[in-house]
Amino acid sequence: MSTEGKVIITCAVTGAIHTPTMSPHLPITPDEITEAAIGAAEAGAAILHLHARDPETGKPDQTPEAFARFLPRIKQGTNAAINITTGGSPYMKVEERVRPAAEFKPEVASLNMGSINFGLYHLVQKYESFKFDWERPHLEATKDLVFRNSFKDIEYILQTCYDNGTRFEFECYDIAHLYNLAHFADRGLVKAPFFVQSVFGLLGGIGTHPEDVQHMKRTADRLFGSDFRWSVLGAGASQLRIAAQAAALGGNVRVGLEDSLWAGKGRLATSNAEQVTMVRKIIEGLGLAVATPDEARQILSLKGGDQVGF
Ligand code: KMH
Ligand code: ZN
Repeated sequence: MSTEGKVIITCAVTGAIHTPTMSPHLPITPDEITEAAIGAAEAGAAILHLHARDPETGKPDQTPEAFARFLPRIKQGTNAAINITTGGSPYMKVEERVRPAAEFKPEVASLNMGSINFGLYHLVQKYESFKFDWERPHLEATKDLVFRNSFKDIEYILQTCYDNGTRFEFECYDIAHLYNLAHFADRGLVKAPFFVQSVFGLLGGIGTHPEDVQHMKRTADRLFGSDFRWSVLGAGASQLRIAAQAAALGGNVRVGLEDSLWAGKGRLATSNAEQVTMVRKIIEGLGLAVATPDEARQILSLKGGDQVGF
């Protein structure tokens, strides 16, 4: 099957950045996460990047039990490839973060390629009050928080998942993270094709200027040649602009409420599927086509949806 001109849409449905006060549409409970994921897949997402939350408070929850409440249902409801976060939340230790991916052996797991400041504290001023007690401190304390992903941490996640056939979404928030990936490639600890997810616009990472996007691609091209598949995610309002630029340059795209709550200026997205539909229109408007889950599997050399542990 030819995958020429096919663009993989990843949808990250809830994440650990946004808090329940910020949008009534942020999926929180297992039912909501299941419905959001299946809706995104029906709209055209080939990969679903998943986090879990406490159903009562919406707080990020990285226990395998929390993931077990929705993974089998999502698998049953869609052919999309499932990607489990190993980033969890920047407050968690790496041993806690890797547990769901280690236990459920997904086709894809995220892998954050370097330590960064992870600023969310500037969001606090937008809200007069918060629905849950944990939200304000969760955001404010990021002023003094390093999202730790040392070489040892990265190696630990790689080794923990190595025998499971799980492949990685290498989350690169800055140019240096591409060099870190090249370092692990030199050591033979990661296998091509590398699925490079470039992250733009997080406070602490690279910005959202078109030159930033170009520079990320140029550097990845130089370091990895034909050994990588490029994808982008733009945080907040930059989401679709960056997706459009990357798709025009031959890249893949990630959308979803994890990284942006928006569907236009000042308008909250009412679902993840809405953002997938918007980016799909951009892709098709460029004369490209959206990759099906099986095409995404071929492009990224994934093991197959029947090889997972859930
Ligand atoms: N929300 C992204 C910027 C992970 O889950 O490993 C980062 C992310 C991390 O998706
Ligand atoms: Zn994530």
